[in-house]
Amino acid sequence: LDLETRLRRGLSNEEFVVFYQPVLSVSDGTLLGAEALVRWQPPGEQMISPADFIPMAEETGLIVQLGEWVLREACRQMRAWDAQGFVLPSVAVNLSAEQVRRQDVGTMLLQVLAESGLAAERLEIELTESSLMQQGEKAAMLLDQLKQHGVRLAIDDFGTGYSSLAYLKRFSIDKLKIDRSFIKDLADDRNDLAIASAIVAMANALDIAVQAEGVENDAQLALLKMIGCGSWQGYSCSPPVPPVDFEQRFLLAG
Ligand code: G
Ligand code: G
Ligand code: NA
Ligand code: MN
Repeated sequence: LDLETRLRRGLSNEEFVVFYQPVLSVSDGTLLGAEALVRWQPPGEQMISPADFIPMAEETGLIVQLGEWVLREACRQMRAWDAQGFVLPSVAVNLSAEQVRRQDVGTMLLQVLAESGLAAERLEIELTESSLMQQGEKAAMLLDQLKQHGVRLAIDDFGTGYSSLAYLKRFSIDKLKIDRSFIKDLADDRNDLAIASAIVAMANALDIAVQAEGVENDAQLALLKMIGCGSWQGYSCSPPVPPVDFEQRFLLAG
């Protein structure tokens, strides 16, 4: 079967799972939240990375259904943790430009929030700079709508897209996520340190939070502390893990 057919079947057979990667405070290591990242687990096969199916889901429009499922599942999981007495402050969910293009994603988001009972303030939506640029007016309306309802907005992979910084002025962006390509050699490359440090300074002046992605060692973390970056995620703490593991390692322990 071709990938599209398998994807379609995977969706109706509930073969997708959401993994969670912890987000921590740079200054004191407190658990601030998690990013939700989808995986595909066809029965009897190896788990498939989103890098291998998101592009096809986007091409075929299946991303609309898949994206909505991921969001609903992440909100449901948060409420389940609430009910067990584990209060994870927030969850971040990725939104694809194709979702913005193909559907009224604002209405969908507010509906899923209302159904789940998760407070809008505990949901962070991640959009890339490219999504904002590609979907211009639509993205603008979406951002304003989400903002009005208290949903937080993060710019994913910040610094890597073709974009204008003008959107930082036009929209109330809550967080910039420094792309992991700038973090990778942070300890050895003066240019990366200069860029990361400039992003933090700009964001501070604009009252926007900054999060580093792809932190893999203590040297990177020490530099992030030095430049005043607020939060981080990365293998140095944990890769994205299944909900049960997340619970045992980060919620029960805490
Ligand atoms: O986890 P990683 O291998 O976990 O993810 C690979 C890529 O897939 C990343 O660019 C990530 O943003 C993207 N991705 C993971 N989960 C989702 C999702 O639920 N929706 C969208 N649109 N992208 C996702
Ligand atoms: O595009 P986005 O930033 O949403 O994707 C997150 C991707 O980064 C996922 O594939 C996730 O598994 C991966 N990731 C998370 N932490 C690390 C890390 O410390 N190092 C590397 N190389 N990848 C990471
Ligand atoms: Na992301
Ligand atoms: Mn990213």
